Amino acid sequence: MLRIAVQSKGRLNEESTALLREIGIDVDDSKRKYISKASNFPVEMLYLRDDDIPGVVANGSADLGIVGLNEVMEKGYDVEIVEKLGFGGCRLSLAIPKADEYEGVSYFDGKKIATSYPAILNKFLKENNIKATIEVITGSVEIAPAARIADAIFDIVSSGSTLIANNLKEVEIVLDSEAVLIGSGNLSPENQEILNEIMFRMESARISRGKKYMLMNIPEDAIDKAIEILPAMRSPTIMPLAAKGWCSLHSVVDNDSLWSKVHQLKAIGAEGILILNVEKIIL
Ligand code: PRT
Ligand code: ZN
Repeated sequence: MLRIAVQSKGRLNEESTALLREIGIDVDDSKRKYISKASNFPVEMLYLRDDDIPGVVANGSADLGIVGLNEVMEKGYDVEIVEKLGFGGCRLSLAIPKADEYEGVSYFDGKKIATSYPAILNKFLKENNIKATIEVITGSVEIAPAARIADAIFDIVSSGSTLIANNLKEVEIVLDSEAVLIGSGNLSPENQEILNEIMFRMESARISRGKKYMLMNIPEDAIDKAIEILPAMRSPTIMPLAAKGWCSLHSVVDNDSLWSKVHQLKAIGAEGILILNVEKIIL
C-alpha cells in the first residue's frame, strides 16, 4: 500500500484528486476524511494542509506527496521531485509599490520585505548580496506596503491581478512553481512497483491530453498529401473502402492544430470527417 499526501482543501486539492482519477485510481475525497483508501488500487490518500506535505514525505509518514514546488523549496526537506504535474502554475516574486522607480535588486538594500516564504527569500537576498529585513506574515501579504508593515513583498503571483489591485508591481521573479509529485526516495520494492504503475499511467495521461482522434474518407490519389498534413504517432492508418478509389484514413492530432488540419484535408478532397475524444494513448 502506497500512501499519497495531498492538500485537503485549497487550490491544489481538486486537480490533485482529478489527476489520480484520470489515471484510474478511485479516490474518495469527501473532505472530512483525513485518510482514505482507493477502492480499486493499492493507494491510501492522506489529506493535509499543503505546508505539512513535504515534512510527512521526508519523515516517511507518506510515500508520495502532491504539493507546490514553492512549499517544497521553502521547507527545505530532503525529498525528491518525482514529476512536475503541469497544474498549479505560479511564481514567487518580489513586488514593490507601483510608483517606485526600480533599477535592480539593490532597491531592496535596507528595505523591509513581507513574506510567507522567508527561507526562499533569504537565499535570494544572500545570493544577491542584499541586506534587507524579512517580515514574516502568513496571509494577506499584499496589503503589507499599504499598511506600512513593509516596503515591499515577496509572494505568489499567478495572473498578477492581486498586485495590480494593491498598487504593486512585480519586479523580480525568484521561483517558477507548479504542483509536483514528491517522494522520499526510499520505497519498498512493492511500493516502488506501485509508483512505477502510477508513472506509467501518468505518462499516458500526459500524452493523451489535448489530442483528438480523426477519421475521414479520402480519395486514394490524395493519400500522400494527407500523410504530409497528418503526421501521426507512426503514420496514419489507411484502410480501403468498398467504394472504388476511396479509403478511410485515421490519425491522432493536437487539438491546437485541429481546425487548420480539417480545412487542409477538405481542400484535398476529404469527406465525412469524424473527430473523437482520445481516452488514453499508450506508446
Ligand atoms: O490550507 P493550506 O495551507 O493547505 O493552503 P494555502 O492557503 O497555504 O494554499 P493555497 O490553497 O492558496 O495554494 C496552494 C498552492 O497553490 C500554492 O502553494 C501554490 O503552489 C499554488 N498556487 C497557484 C497559488 C496560486 N496559484 C495563487 N495565485 N497559491 C496562491 N495564490 C494566491 C497568492 O498568494 C496571491 O494572494 O493568489 C494570489 C495571487 O493571485 P493572482 O492571480 O492575483 O496573481
Ligand atoms: Zn498552506
